[in-house]
Amino acid sequence: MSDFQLTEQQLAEYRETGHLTVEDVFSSDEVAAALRDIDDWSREFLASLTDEQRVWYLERGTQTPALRKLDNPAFQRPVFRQMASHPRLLKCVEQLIGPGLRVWFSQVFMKPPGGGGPKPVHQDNFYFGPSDLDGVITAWLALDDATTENGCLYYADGTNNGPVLDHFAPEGEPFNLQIPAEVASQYEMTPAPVMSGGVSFHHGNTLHQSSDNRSDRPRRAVAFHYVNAKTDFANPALKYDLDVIVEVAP
Ligand SMILES: O=C(O)CCC(=O)C(=O)O
Repeated sequence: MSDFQLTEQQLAEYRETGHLTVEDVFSSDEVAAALRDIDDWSREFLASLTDEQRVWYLERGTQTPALRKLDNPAFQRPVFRQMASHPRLLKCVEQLIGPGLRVWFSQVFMKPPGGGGPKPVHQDNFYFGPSDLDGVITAWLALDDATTENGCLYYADGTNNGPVLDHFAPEGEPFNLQIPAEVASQYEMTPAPVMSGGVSFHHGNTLHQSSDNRSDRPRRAVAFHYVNAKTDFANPALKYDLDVIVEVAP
């Protein structure tokens, strides 16, 4: 693997707050290659969208059709498979959740300027229903600088050590699982800005959200959802395709 090492202090911070920001995991060239690939893939995907897919994949309220997300980059696209298997990233993930790593699911999240809407408060472990709550981690890699203006993530510190809460899906949005606003308002959400090439790691139980993009810059990121050797998505709330799991460090 890599000689890149998280410090004891960083590991303690992750255990206590349920998230950790590590800057400079990827170089600007690696990020530029990923962004070029997103442009190509987005063009192809936009041209092939069915009416049903448009509801879930397109931003609402933009003048021209703009994609909100792309699924399974680590499986679908060699550039992202390489990123998900990058020794520096894997070293961090292995220190945080242990060996035998697989990417069970991955997503590119996009927030175009003037249109990128918020993602409500949720816990990844509600979506994934893992056999071991501590065996899942999301590595959220900022492709653009992610700030409070363009929609960085916000976390409720310490909720990694609490329960998985009930979620609901709004009418007509079965995939948009979230906790009720009156429950979410009881938690203080801490912004986690991260510069392009940096990674914001979060535990599967950590409550998180992102705000809307109020800037004139895009906010693009890729999330790799890793599990360790002992863990699988035993009781997922949505259907996940087992054929797209990527073994990255068996
Ligand atoms: O990028 C976003 O806005 C949401 C990301 C997220 O919820 C996640 O990576 O778990």
